[in-house]
Amino acid sequence: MQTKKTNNLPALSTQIRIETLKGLGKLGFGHVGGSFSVAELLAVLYGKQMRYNPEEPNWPDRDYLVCSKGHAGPAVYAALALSGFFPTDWLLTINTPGTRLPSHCDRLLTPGVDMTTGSLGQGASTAVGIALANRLQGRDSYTYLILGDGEIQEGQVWEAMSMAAQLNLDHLITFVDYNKKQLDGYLCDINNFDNIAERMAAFGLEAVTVDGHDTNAIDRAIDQAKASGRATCIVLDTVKAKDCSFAENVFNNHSVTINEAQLEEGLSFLNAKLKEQVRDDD
Ligand SMILES: Cc1ncc(C[n+]2csc(CCOP(=O)(O)OP(=O)(O)O)c2C)c(N)n1
Repeated sequence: MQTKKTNNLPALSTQIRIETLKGLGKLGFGHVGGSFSVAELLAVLYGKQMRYNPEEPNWPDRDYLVCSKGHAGPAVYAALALSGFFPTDWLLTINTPGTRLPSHCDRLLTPGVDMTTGSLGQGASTAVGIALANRLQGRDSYTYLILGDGEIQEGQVWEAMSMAAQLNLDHLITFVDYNKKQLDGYLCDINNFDNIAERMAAFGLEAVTVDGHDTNAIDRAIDQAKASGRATCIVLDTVKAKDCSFAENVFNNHSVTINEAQLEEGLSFLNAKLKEQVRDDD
């Protein structure tokens, strides 16, 4: 088994944002908002917590990731490329004809992608299925599920969560990216789900809320989830388009267009941040 682990998870999260932005910037548009809000989570998963082998993406004993909010595919691809699953050059082909990196995740196209997603809600059920199948086959693999806070308006999510609790799927760890926005507005104006951890707990899961931009907090919450012996939900308090200099403070930042000047500005902000994070680590 090979893994590419790092001690500097904040720096990895910035690298994930940089590579995501380069890919979407080349394309000229894309889901910056929901990709950037999960960068720290992906850094903790691929940089520390997950068991995988980039030389053998379908290794049966790996941990599994279902990014149910499949439109965050570009950030998942960046994390996979930085973890050695394929060259970072591939990221410059995102969502173009013939690419192996479509806009939304496709398990038949991309090495390291474990589930095809994009139809919101469905990833919750498939993650429960994966976790159950692994348990039935005697594997100790973890299944990590990423849901959006808008996505959890899908009833299917709650059927899956209630099943996860009923089956006591202690190797299923669910994250909800609580960035407070969905496609075209704030959750609180559309269908307010502001007490997500309480709702998950009411469905029988262990549930906590942590700062979703704090890699240490996420890492600790995952350790606690693993020690709890229960199906767990970790709600990540996040900001949509976090650290995208030209999109973070924009109301409509779900999918944005990116011109050359914005790309340059966004990359220079992130590169400066990375420099600091690497220096802090020295
Ligand atoms: C079943 C389904 N309905 C609608 C859509 C269109 N859609 C794509 S992203 C999105 C908003 C999702 O919001 P959220 O889950 O909060 O994602 P995030 O803010 O993290 O990007 C919608 C409605 C879809 N992909 N699937």
